[in-house]
Amino acid sequence: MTPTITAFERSPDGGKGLARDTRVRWALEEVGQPYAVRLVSFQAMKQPAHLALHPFGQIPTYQEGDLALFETGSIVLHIAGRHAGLLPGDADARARAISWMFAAVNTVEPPILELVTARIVESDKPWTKERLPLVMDRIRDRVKQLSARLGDADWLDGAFSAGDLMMVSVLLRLRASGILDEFPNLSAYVARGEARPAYKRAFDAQLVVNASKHPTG
Ligand code: GTB
Repeated sequence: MTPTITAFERSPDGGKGLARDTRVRWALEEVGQPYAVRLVSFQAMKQPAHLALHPFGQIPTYQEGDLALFETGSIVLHIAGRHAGLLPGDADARARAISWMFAAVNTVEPPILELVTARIVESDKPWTKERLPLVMDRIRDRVKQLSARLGDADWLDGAFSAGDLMMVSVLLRLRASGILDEFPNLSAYVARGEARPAYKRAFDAQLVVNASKHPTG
């Protein structure tokens, strides 16, 4: 059965691929699963019909027959569990790949989201100028640890996995800050992720939706 995901009708990033539907599209492309996309407006996301699918009124969601999922980590894990290609067959290696998925959303992404909050949501607050360097340093501390662990490996634990898919997706949000450039092995890691044909297909698919609406985006 072809799954249907939701995505922004109009992504605020104008097609840079930073909205979280890109992670889900990428996972589906990696495993070769065709999918449909239902675009939703910010207003529609807060209406009962969408809240029934996503209790927090957000995208992406994932529907497949009677199954409705929200949370990108859970959706990607579901896709990876149903199809070959995103998780190793060996049970221990599989568990480690899942640990990296959690690390991406639970350990690496939170300080990055703080930067988004400081730069966008709280940009006009009097404390932001003082807070920003602290937020940037907290991110640096975290990605320095990740950089040390990755070393000169291509991927976090052997072959490319859903753990890398999630980690690259999270790190992509750092690019504009310049912090990624301070860690050449992480920049190269992200570039390797972006170079994957499945990522390119996912990126292009979201671009078709968003670019024409934001010609300067
Ligand atoms: N933990 C959830 C998950 O991983 O699925 C978080 C989902 C989430 O944050 N969804 C966002 C959303 O629906 C879109 S992705 N926001 C609308 C709302 O909360 O009302 C976050 C996002 C949005 C925009 C950009 N951007 O423009 O660069 C990047 C990422």
